[in-house]
Amino acid sequence: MAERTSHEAWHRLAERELKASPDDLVWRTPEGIDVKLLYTEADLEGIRHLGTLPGMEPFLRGPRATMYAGRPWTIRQYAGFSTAKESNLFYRKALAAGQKGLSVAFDLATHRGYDSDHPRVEGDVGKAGVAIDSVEDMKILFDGIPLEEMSVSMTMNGAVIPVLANFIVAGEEQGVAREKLSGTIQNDILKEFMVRNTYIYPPEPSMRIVADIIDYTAREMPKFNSISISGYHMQEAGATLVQELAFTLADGREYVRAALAKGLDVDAFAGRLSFFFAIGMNFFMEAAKLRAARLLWSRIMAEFEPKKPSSLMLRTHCQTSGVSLQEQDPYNNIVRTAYEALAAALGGTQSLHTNSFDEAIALPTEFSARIARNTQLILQHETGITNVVDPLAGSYYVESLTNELAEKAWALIEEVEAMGGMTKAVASGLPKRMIEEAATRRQAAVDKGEEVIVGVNRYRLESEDRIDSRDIDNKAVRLAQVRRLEEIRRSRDDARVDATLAALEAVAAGGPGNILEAAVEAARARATVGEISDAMRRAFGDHTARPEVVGRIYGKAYEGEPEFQTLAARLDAFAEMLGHRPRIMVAKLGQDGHDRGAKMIASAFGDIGFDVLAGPLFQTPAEAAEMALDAKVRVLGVSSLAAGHKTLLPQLIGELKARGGHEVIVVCGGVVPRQDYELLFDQGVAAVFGPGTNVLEAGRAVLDLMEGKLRN
Ligand code: SCD
Repeated sequence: MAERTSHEAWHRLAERELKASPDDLVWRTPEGIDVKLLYTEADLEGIRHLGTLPGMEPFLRGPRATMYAGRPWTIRQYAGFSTAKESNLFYRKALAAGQKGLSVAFDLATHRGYDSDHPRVEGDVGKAGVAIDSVEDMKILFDGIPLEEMSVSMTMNGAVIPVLANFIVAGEEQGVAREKLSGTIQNDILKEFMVRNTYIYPPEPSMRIVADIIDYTAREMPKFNSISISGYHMQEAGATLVQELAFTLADGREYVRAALAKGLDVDAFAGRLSFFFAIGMNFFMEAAKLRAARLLWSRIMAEFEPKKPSSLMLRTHCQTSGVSLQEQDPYNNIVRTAYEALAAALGGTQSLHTNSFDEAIALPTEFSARIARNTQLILQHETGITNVVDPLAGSYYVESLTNELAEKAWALIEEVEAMGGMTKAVASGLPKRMIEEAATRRQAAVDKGEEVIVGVNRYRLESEDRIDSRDIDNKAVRLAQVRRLEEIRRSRDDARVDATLAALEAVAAGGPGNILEAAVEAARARATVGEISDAMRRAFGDHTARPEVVGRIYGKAYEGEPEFQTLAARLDAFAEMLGHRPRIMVAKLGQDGHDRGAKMIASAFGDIGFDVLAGPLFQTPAEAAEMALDAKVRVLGVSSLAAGHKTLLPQLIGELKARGGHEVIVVCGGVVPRQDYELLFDQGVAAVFGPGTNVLEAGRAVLDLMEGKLRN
């Protein structure tokens, strides 16, 4: 009663201060959670998790009893570029400067199971990660790094079999038996079909690969985490935190079922399942998300009746949000990353990557990587936050958020369950669609200025200083890789390679045995990443996705707004003059599967009134040119997020011209450093839309270009 009276008194006071009702200031988040101005004890009523303790079921307050007081989270910076030698040097310097664990980023050619000399990967080799073609590269990558001491995470999903096999053999040849290897393999294919797109094979055999890896590591590699079930890429693609939470945990449940279907005992593998979440700018909600994730995972795992408590425990890596980084006023990114890192630590992460401030435009330099690493070192050594376990516990707001996120995510998990589980849900396209809709809605909110981004849609600088960024000479990397591949092919025993590859293909085709076990034999014989992938391709086939675009989300957000209507009307007039809607193709070239930007542009441009053709992923420049000309497009927009633009755009323009397509206007959007703009303009690119571009402005610019072309 006293509580209610005092709350009413507060309400009156608040009303007087605001000259409006405090209820008007309720913040509805993209998750559909209404965040109030004030939380009180009354908000804790009925929340069941409140009395729990860390290190114990349901582990909401942390997987370990002492958390960071016993051992701080692992500073694990995700890195890799160009050759194994260059990356090795970078790792050694980082470890000497305070980094505690490794996390390898592979290039897109490796991700998709192609050797560096494959014609489809010309623009991708060594660009967004390190190029690995064989055991020989893997040995160079870890040269001088003791694999029995250093835990190594590898972000690999499509070509997970050859990469893990190469790692095991590299350890073996470094004198470290596989049972001593510690680390994590991402091995999370479901989210690849949903958002990240570095799949190779169709879903069913892909799930078999996941289960075979869980089986093999459970038997042979007790210190190795068999999977990193990832929501990170969902948030990057635009998912709300509830979607990220729900789809990730539902993926986890699906993997557990796949392993159980192989006849494994749940306690033999559950303790080595691990997770990976993004940490964005919604500070308290991100910390609450990790707490909710642990609560829900223990609930899911309890269904499988494990005997070991560790089987119920969710352990996670986190990475600060890549999409929260901005090209404009880039030093702001240091501040963003620091807040996100703090949220991850307060949420109880086990391991953390902090992004470098220049990652919105390029791979980190040594300077930016140092600041990113030091952000974590400062948190661990200077702020005192490691001394207390789960310090946000008991906060009315955070506990209430934890509960609400858990409830909302659970409802979505149940929805997935009703569809027959995540594999079926993914096949139906529902999660992908939901995420794309959320992404488009958010873009509209940013474009309209409803969501403020400092230095982008508010407080924008008149002129931006150039910052140094790392550039990779992919031609040189490719040449070095091709030479080493030639050397490997010359020096190995071909008959042994053929026999091990045939044996692998037979296992993949349904014969007895474990796929990873067979691949380890092939790796020992020096079969390459491409050859091992191809042996499985012969058994499994390739997966091709149909590009689908969501509609009426961006336009709806702008309903009745003059800015949108003016552009749409201009476009209508232009279409009338032409006698048809102007057609624009949005293309993705090379192995770059980051399609959030492409999908969003396709969706928003469709709403504005363009006739949009979405190209499939992984086109070569020749294929894209062919498709654009067949479809008689006026504009060909290339979305580039993996640094292939300097190779692939000139090739595309050459291919268009070779087919008589001089009239097609080529534009480019995505992660393109300013210093590359001139080169692209010289090659004939008509406009470049970098990160932070307002979509309506891009629409106006494209229409200007089309009108200009008609006049000339
Ligand atoms: C921990 N330990 C403690 C303790 N806390 N011991 C005593 N007291 C305490 N308080 C023990 C643990 O039990 C463990 O031992 C050991 O210390 C290490 O701790 P950990 O918590 O397991 O930490 P770590 O080894 O770092 O493992 C963390 C994860 C692991 C479990 C989360 O899966 C991991 O490192 N993941 C990283 C994934 C990653 O880097 N992904 C990058 C993705 P035992 O092991 O003996 O129990 C990048 C990416 O995809 C980017 C985007 C893109 O490319 O698209």
